[in-house]
Amino acid sequence: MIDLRSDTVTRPSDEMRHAMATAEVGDDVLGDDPTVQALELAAAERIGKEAALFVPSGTMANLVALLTHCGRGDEAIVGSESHILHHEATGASALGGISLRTVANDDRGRIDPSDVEGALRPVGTPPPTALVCLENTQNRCGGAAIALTEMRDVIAVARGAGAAVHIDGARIFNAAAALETDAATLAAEADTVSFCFSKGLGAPVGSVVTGPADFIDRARPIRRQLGGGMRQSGVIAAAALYALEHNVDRLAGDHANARRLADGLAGLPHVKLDPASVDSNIVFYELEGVDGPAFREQLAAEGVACSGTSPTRIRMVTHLDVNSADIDQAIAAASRVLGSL
Ligand code: TLP
Repeated sequence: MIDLRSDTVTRPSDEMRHAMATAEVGDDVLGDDPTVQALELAAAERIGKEAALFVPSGTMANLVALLTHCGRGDEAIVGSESHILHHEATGASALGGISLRTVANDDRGRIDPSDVEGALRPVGTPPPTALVCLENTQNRCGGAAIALTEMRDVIAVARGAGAAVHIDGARIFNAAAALETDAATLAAEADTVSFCFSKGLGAPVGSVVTGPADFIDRARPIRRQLGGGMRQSGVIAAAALYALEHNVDRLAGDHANARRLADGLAGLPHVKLDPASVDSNIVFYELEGVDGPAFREQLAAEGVACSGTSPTRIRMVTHLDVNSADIDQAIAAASRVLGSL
């Protein structure tokens, strides 16, 4: 199966498994795991923040960040297409009593600073706006990479109102590769940034929340409350460390494969796709005049798996377990299926 459902589907390589098998471990809840400590140091350094906290998932990373930034009854502003809003099972509201207020993401994932300004609550008019969340790359907006210049004005508006800024940087290294910059530059003006090892970086599990040391000190007991305190987690931290050291520089190759896929698909009947809109490893397209679920089912029968966000909107994601020959096979399979529907 050529699995293009997500970059979360990758399996650890032999080298990564070796790093896991030989990791030095201890009880991390007791502060004893040297591999987790090494990972948290490396992650913080790489993203240019003081400290990092290792958590099991990107969802928990965002939740820990929101719960640390906001009290019960506070409001957090999020993009209308954000992962926090659509895919995190309302954790911030259900568990933290945090109200989520949306501002529009445009089709390239950007947020208009004046929309944020309009959504901020005036002081003394509850609920207080404690946080503004950005996402980069912006998954549901075609994996768009958002330049620092495009985030800067939103960040300034938030700051002006005394709100903190968190970036859901699950794929911030993809954003950095797409923009030919480094992740620390993209992260510099935000208070906190989360990112994932288990997507394009190819680790089986794990994410981090990064930020000022005193913020991470406050976040640690919140991770514990959520059941995210892990014991000999050096075994998985070793995979994440391996990912950070070996799998960041190769992300541009995934982006080239995504563009190759988009170029091939754009020429097929029933596919509405502008390849120029593909910034990173995520390719979204609309199907016109064919049934999306039938397309996905028949494509799977041809050995290619993909996902979708609506009956007509299809998503394909490239990653380190697919190469350019797989991409060509996927295009050929899509061509056969679309020709038969
Ligand atoms: N995204 C998954 C699905 O949940 C949609 C995917 O296949 O793309 N932030 C962003 C921007 C994400 O895309 C994801 C995962 C997360 C957070 C959550 O990460 P996990 O799945 O580790 O909880």
